[in-house]
Amino acid sequence: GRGLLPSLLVFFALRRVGFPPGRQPESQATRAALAPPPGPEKRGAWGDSAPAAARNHDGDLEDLKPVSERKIKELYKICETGSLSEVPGVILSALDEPSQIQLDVAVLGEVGSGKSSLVNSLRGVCCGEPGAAPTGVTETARKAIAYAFPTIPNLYLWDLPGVGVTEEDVGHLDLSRYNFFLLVASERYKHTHSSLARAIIKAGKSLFFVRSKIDVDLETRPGSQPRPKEELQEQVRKICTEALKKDGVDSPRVFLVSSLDREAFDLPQLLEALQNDAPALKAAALEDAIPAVISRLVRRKSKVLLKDVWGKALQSCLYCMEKPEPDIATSLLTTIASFCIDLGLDEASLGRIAKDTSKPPALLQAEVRCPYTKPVAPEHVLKLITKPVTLYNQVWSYVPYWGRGELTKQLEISFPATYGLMKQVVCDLAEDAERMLLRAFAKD
Ligand SMILES: Nc1nc2c(ncn2[C@@H]2O[C@H](COP(=O)(O)OP(=O)(O)OP(=O)(O)O)[C@@H](O)[C@H]2O)c(=O)[nH]1
Ligand SMILES: [Mg+2]
Repeated sequence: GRGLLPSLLVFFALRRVGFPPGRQPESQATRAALAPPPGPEKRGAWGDSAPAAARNHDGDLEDLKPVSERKIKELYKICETGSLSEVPGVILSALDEPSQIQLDVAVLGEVGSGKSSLVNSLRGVCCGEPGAAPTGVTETARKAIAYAFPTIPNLYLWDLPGVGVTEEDVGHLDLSRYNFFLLVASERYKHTHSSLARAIIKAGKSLFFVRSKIDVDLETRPGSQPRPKEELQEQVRKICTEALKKDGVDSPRVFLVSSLDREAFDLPQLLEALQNDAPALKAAALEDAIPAVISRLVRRKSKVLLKDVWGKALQSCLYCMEKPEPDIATSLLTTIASFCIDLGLDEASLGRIAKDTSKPPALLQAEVRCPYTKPVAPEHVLKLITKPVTLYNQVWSYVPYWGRGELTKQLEISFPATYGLMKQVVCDLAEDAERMLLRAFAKD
């Protein structure tokens, strides 16, 4: 039919530039490199042992809770149309808005230690009211449930299952998804509390120690000598503080509370400490998430660029019949230069990032290693993307009308080589961008 001639023309044109690459040996490696790296399965963000900020996802930011939806939108827009040099500005502006940053505070402790009662008391909700955490000797929580804190926006108290209820022992707890801990103990400081405190410190987080049911301890039991309540409280506080120090907690904060009375003992102080520390804790939570934000954004951005690579390589090869080859190499280098700008690796971008993050530009420059971030001679690129003219094409060039009647070139552009080179350059540039941005946010 009528469509046959154009189809044949396209087919032969593609054959001349070495396409399709599917049968070439490079294709396996190409596909493997393009495929997303194997990652852990994605689990729900709420209620289970959800993914840690540090785990890598395929460019998604949604499960990084400290990053607000609005900021995620801004960051995604940068990936689609902007330069990664804008990322530090967006992240740093997020730090200035603590009310937008989500803080997940886990209430952790043994079964029946009074975690759910404490959650209710901190929220000013009476046990048994609608919306209150279930409490009582039989009301054992089987999964983590988040309760919004009424007076601090975006602060969630997570009522966790008591340690020892499920098969999860201390070692199996996924602490990384919470930003801060209220470690609850209703009796004397013992081995489980010590293990939990150590696990929290090991996870790089901090805690308040809440000694619950203090009203019970202060009751005078029949037959025992009454003791001054203040003296007893100070003694409990001192023992807990010393024990926590031994477990690696710097300047421990111990609160003696009775969840039955919101006004008594240290509960008002605990509320005040949460209010006061929330902004700094939120900032720290966002800072903790920054490396994951950067890795995922760079991955997302490089995927956007890789989408361009295939078309650019094909275009270069198709035009090679009309345009001189050095022009094609120059055009590829122009594309690579635009990738450098997109990934924030050009001089102006590095200057901007250095200024935003108050880092010396040379420090960031030192992380940029890909040779294509510097001027490259087009001849060098040509050597990499050309191959000797094949016998097939030599014969083809002599086909009357369709061929050229004579062999004008000894070399021709190879699609697999062009595609492979461009893809490798994007991967190398993305690695540089990730390393450089991580350095920009690294604490000195
Ligand atoms: N006297 C007194 N009793 C408390 C206090 N806190 C909790 N209780 C009681 O202790 C029991 C267990 O409290 P919960 O808050 O359900 O304990 P939990 O740690 O959430 O328990 P699990 O979810 O099973 O691990 C309930 O009967 C509460 O009324 C307190 O400060 N003082
Ligand atoms: Mg409970």
